[in-house]
Amino acid sequence: MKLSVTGRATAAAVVAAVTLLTTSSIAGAAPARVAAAPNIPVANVKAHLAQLQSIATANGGNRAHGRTGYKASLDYVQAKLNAAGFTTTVQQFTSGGRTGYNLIADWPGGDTGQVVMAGSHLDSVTAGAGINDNGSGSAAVLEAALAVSRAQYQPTKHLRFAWWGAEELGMVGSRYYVSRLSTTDRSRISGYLNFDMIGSPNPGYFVYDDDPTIEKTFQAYYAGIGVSTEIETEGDGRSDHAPFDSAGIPVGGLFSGADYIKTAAQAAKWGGTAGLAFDRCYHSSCDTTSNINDTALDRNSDALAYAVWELSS
Ligand code: DTR
Ligand code: ZN
Ligand code: ZN
Repeated sequence: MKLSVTGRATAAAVVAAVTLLTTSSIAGAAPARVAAAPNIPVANVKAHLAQLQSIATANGGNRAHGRTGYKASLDYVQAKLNAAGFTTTVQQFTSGGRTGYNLIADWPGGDTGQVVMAGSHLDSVTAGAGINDNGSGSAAVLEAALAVSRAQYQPTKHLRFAWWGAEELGMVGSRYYVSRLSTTDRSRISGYLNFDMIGSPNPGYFVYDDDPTIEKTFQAYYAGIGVSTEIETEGDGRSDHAPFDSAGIPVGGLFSGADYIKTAAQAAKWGGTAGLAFDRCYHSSCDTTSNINDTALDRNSDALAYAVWELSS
């Protein structure tokens, strides 16, 4: 069942920033690429994490499916998006006898026959606040969406952002969303980008190796900042990209590691501590705002924005 709460950019909103359209004077040459992704201020992403931490603290210590902390998290994210001119929709479902919610935010404009999606699960486990898992992905996706609004970005393709419920119960929210898509609507999604744990305290830099175009887009970003990446092998089927992949939709994403152990070779290239888990607070009560590596969060947030801009232009 869909509870539709719509907040739209006021028609009077005028694009303040002047986007310089450079058209080449050389006959036949393709116009230069118009828009480049902005830097995502990691301080903004961390401010969202602080809010999610406060929400967990005020709601029994977690943001889990069916608990008050989850809906309070969704309300926080939705309010920011409505204020920024997104069209938001709350999709309701039931799991384990409790009500769950997905939040979908469409950026007005673009070709709705080619939809680029970026998403993350917003729920935590019951053990704790879930700041790395997955406040990190949720806050980065939110801040990238807000950057689209600040830039008044008008991409060729249509942009849609999503925050999933009940991922920790088995990708329940994202499965529900994909199951409710018509065949036509599925065919209109040109790619889904997933961000689940992107600020791990002992971080790795892992890129999903599902769709090659999306994979290469992320790899190009990291090559540009001189950071090597590895193929993500721990999570096939273990996060919200899986239902999209099963529906034949191109998927990709980023991951900074969970309970696997960082090797000496990985520590040599990425820093951090060999012999320790990438996130030793995975699914634990210590997954708080102190369980975040700012550099990983910053880099992954910027890579997220880069891919959104590149794949929708
Ligand atoms: N399923 C995620 C954590 C997770 C573990 N391995 C991967 C690999 C890729 C993405 C996510 C994950 C969770 O516990 O929410
Ligand atoms: Zn988890
Ligand atoms: Zn997760």
